[in-house]
Amino acid sequence: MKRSLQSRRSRATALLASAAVLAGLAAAPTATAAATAAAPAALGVTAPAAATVVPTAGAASASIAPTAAPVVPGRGNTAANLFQWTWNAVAAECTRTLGPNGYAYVQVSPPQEHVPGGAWWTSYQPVSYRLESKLGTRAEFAAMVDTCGDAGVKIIADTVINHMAGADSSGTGSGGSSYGVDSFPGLYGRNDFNDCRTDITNYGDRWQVQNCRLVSLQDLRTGSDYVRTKIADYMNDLIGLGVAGFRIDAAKHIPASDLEAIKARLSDPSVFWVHEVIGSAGEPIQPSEYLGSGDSHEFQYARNLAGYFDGNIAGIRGISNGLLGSDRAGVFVDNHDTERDTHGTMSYKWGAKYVLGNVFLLGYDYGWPTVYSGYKFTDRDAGAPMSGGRVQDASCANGAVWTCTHDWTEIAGMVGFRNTVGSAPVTRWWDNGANAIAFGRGDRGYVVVNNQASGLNQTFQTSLPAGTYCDVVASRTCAETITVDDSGRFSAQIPQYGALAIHVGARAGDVPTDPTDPTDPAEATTVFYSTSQGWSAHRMHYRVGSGAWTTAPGEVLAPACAGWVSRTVPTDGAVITAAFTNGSGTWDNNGSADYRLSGAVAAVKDGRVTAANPCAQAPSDTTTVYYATDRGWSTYRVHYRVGSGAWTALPGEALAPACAGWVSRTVASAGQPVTAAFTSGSGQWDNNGSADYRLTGAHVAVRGGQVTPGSPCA
Ligand code: ARE
Repeated sequence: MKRSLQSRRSRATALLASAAVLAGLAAAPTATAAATAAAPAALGVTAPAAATVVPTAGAASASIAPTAAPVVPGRGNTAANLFQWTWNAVAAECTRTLGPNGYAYVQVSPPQEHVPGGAWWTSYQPVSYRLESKLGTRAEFAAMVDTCGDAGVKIIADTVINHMAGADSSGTGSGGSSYGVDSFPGLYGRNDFNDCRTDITNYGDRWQVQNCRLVSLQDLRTGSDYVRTKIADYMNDLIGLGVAGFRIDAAKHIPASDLEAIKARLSDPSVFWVHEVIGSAGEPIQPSEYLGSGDSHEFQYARNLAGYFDGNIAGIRGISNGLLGSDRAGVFVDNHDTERDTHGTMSYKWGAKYVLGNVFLLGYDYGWPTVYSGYKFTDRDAGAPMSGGRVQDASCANGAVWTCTHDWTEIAGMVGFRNTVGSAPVTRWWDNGANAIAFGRGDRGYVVVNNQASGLNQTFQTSLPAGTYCDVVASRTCAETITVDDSGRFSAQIPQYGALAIHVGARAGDVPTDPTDPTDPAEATTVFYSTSQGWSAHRMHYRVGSGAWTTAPGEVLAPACAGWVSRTVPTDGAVITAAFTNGSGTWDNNGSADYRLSGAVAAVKDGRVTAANPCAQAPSDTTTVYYATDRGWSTYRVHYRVGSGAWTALPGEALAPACAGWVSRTVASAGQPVTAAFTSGSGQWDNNGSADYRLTGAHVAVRGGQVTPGSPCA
């Protein structure tokens, strides 16, 4: 197939609306607390078997010598960091996207018991090392390790071992343990904390940084044998559950020799560690100091990356000058701290440049890359949406809340690129002396990054074999192809702030062209737009995934209900990028950032995107559950929970006769799904083959394993 320049031009137009973001000027997308349904929990009668990996024997003789995140054959070692995702949601995502996209690792948020509260950072204030947190239970964590393992994805746990809770609070943790100053009953007391009781104020003072309190967090005496043993026990527990690697939070605040001593106590002392040591100029403690117990994150790489993309990228080949060696550096475009606090990195709020930064991260040959994927926010402290003390399960169908960076077409394509090119060296470098670059990875792949406000029309010399290649940045379905001629050359037009990547693992014919992913949550998105601006007509100018834009001013939105117009767009699960207009010159393009719309429903009002259908009738306050009596039990009970609330006491509550062949019970569901199993009350259960039933709506009937909306007695 010949490359379509027309479609390339459309992509150029596509990114035009995002141009203002590039200077970081875009209005911050607003996180909304759109309700995601709580995932069904297993009945909770028996805990799943936990152990999946037997700790290595002979620990004492094993080496704590550092290991880069081990390459998984055929997969590479790229990680995704699913920040504040629940274990159930991570498990589902491993199966749905992380495994299929080729990720080898997923980094999860700290799993230990923590202080209560709605801020994200409660995860960083341990109360005990029990795996009971707002992100899930121990059983759910173990199940996630197994499910992800089946999908080919290993777990890296973020471990908080420098400190416990802040000295400014006391109470009961997420797992029910009590805590206070110097008081973590059964685990730590006064002697287990360093003597310095004041906060770190001077990062130039090594002693202070490693002995005093980081933002008032009670600083563990990691020089003590006892504390080292407790921390090692915790990490060994995680290794026993099958965890493959660790991020060591706040490593700078722990002497490197203490960390080496802790690592030596692990059942697998060569397990992968990456230290969070924020390298900052002029400080005595630097990332290189920690290479005795693992790799370190190279924050300067992320700052450099932002600097190049904010200016000119022609010199980006020098990005790693003076930094850690490539085989010891954990790299990312941003992480959960740098997207919030002033660390000089990019974030999802940078729009198109952020995508290009990730393309470079995955395309170039420096460091071990982690793709960061969190949730949208305006308030620095705001946690992900919670209900009943737990974070709601993330879903990429809920694009109003979760960024799902890890599954953006461009990024998923580049994970595949990286897996194919492996360690092939950077070759055939090209740049235009300004803001466009291109390079090969031996004879395996070739990438072009255009960080200019104008399109790039260029012929490139590659070392690739002749053939027709899929542009894996443009689509997942080989919708756009590149023909490399017998001398290894190809010509292409790359849109402004666009990229192109081809590799020998994705040639035309290799890649299925049917975009339908049966596991995708939404194959169409109904977009609602509020009429509150008083426009006389409403249109949406959009593209799906990296496809072509509609012809401006876009397509008409039809009246949906009072105050709203709408249009349903087939997406095959891809994200819609859109701007709205009255068709006569007035635009709402989200402060130049455009809107990213996904999921079954995306409703846009006053610059905010929510996932609830504004035209749906108000959810019922109650759900009447009907259960067929054809099982012939003498009594019928329903054991259930609402949303992610508590389960009823076993064996659940009685169902009363409703009409011939049916019993029923009305549950106060407040519009949330009811997760349920049915029982005779004397040992017989129908728990939908262990999956439980998920029941929604005002009336819902269950018979023979089938759930039907409405009342069978009506
Ligand atoms: C919260 C409140 C505080 C309160 C405390 C105790 O915000 O006001 O005193 O609770 O109640 C995260 C949040 C914090 C939060 C903390 C505990 O960011 O806001 O405190 O959790 O809930 C330094 C460290 C580095 C650290 C950064 C944030 O060196 O290790 O600060 N990063 C990790 C995590 C964070 C986490 C913690 C550590 C604590 O990634 O998410 O904090 O577990 C220069 C220096 C850096 C320094 C940086 C910022 O660049 O070179 O070393 O980083 O400044 O100060």
